[in-house]
Amino acid sequence: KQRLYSGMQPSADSLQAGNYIGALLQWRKMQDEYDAFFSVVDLHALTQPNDPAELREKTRRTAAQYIAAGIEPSRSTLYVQSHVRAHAELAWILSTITGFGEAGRMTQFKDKSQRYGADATSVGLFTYPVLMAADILLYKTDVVPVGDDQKQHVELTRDLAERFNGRFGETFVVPKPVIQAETARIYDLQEPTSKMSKSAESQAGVLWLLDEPSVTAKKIMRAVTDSDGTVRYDRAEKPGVSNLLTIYSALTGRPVAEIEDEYAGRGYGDFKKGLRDVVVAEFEPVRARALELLDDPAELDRVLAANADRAAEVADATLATVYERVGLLRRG
Ligand code: AQP
Repeated sequence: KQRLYSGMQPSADSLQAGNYIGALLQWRKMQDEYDAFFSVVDLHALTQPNDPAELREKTRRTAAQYIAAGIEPSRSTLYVQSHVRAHAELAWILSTITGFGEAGRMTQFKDKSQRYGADATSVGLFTYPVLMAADILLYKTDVVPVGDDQKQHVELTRDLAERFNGRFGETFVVPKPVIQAETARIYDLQEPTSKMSKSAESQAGVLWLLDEPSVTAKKIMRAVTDSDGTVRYDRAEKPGVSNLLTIYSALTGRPVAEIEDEYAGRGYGDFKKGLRDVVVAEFEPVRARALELLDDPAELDRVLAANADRAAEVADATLATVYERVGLLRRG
């Protein structure tokens, strides 16, 4: 089996519908075909200011939502990044072969540093893509499913793998990004031209996986549409309705055209009610399962520890080869 690696930041108490549709649903499908590693990337989350107790809680909650959404820790390796020390260690080695200018060209850094301002922009935010390269390369990963916003980071990872292999001998597998289709991209329900995000300023347009069903229902019924009145996909002219159609189609597996036909001649109210039922039916069991898992944190921690051991076995072997290749003296 080919190997797959992906992760999410524990940057909120709950994941949002974009994380679920754009990532978790794909991961769940792909775990049959691949030897999959799914990480809760808590070291990455440190690049934003965090309350320590909250970060710990968010990390557990994120892991619980992976499992509740169908990632099976007995089949896939589902672990917390900081539990495997090799991530930080390989990131250091890779940082020594990354050009300063090369890292400076990462558009996500440019965007985020502008948003955070000079005082909140850390060296860690700058080297974030190098840590991501370490995550991927440690596992000899073949494929990395990511959103198109992460494509540049996977390109950097490929460059670093090739550079390292060229300088020190074949060590890393050069991974391929699997970019999500535009149809898997979910936008904010109140601002349908911005992507739905855990760190959105307003929560009104974010569907949280752990929201109470009544809250989810309200948010859908209040979603921004347009005055045209026809349920039709047109991303440019009708971003609100198109986004709702994307969610409907992604969760039911039905083509958008079929849903447009079903609601032809009916108003947005009917369409939203239909979508509300679909989303609530999908999220409710996931939410219930996640809360159940969180009720027994000791058991959850045990599962995560066992999976971290499995991950560390692979990662430590890669790191040992890397240390050897770059000329670090082996401890006697
Ligand atoms: N709106 C979205 N539509 C489709 N996919 C999405 N993803 C995130 N938002 C959407 C996918 O979810 C995974 C999460 O990655 P992440 O936690 O590293 O950060 P992100 O992509 O920046 O997601 P968020 O929710 O917007 O987090 P914050 O606010 O913390 O930055 C990725 O696979 C991503 O493509």
